[in-house]
Amino acid sequence: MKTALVTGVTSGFGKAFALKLANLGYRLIITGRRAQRLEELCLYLRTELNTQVISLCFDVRDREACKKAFESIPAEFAEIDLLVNNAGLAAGALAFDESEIDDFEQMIDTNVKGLLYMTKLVIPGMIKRQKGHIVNISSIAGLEVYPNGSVYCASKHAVNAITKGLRIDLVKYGIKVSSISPGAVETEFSLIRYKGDEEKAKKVYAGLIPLNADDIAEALEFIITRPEHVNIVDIQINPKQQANTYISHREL
Ligand code: NDP
Ligand code: 8X3
Repeated sequence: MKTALVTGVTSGFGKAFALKLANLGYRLIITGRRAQRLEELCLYLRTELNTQVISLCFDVRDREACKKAFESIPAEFAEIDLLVNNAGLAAGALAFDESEIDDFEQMIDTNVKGLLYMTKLVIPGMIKRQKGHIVNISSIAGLEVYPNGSVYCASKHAVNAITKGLRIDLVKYGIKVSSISPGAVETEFSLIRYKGDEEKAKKVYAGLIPLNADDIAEALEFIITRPEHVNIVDIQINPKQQANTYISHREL
């Protein structure tokens, strides 16, 4: 049985990934900061899907907390075959000059540094076993830059650079490194970006049929079910109505 560690499973993609991986027969380590949601998902996975699962409640921005959580993983979950670096967010959608430095720090610390901390903890085991797969959740924002998104886009451009660099440095150990780069997916993402403003969050998807978290979980499934000799580098996936970050055909 393979073991996966997925960050940020309390919502959106992460939850869909956990359910998908459970259905594929993985043993799971699931993480996030919201303890109650983690416990509820853990219970569901155990009782309804018969999954071997543990949850680790911590903030990926906190390097020591990442280390402590990682070191608490029991022996039967310790050989991690798949790491999905998913925890992330956009904080704010204002022009650079109007934005809060705290928002910049939250995005860089979560999307970039959190991914680095978790990857650094997981790869020694993969190197020892000469196998493993790391899937980083990037974004269309890692490929394009749009107004009022400079730092979120920078964080996802960094994710892409790290993904490419990891692929170079880990290829000799037989470790696969992939990414998924979605466009608009309706999750709690926009609500978080607009700090709880439901009206603004809704507008992001107005006149569109956005992707949903299950669409992204299917992309993950494709990546991890290829034959051993195949590595999917990146999957770019947009709603049909979204040509790029600027041009969407909205039916309003
Ligand atoms: P959600 O807001 O629905 O989920 C984000 C998840 O990340 C939550 O489980 C949250 O858990 C976790 N998270 C956020 N900050 C931290 C932190 N500091 N420590 C630990 N966990 C954290 O958004 P999505 O599911 O949409 O986003 C998942 C990933 O996909 C992100 O990296 C995002 O940038 C990326 N993405 C999203 C797109 C979209 O349109 N939705 C498109 C392209 C990429 P908790 O709050 O409990 O800690
Ligand atoms: C989330 C998609 O277009 O809001 O990464 O940047 S977008």
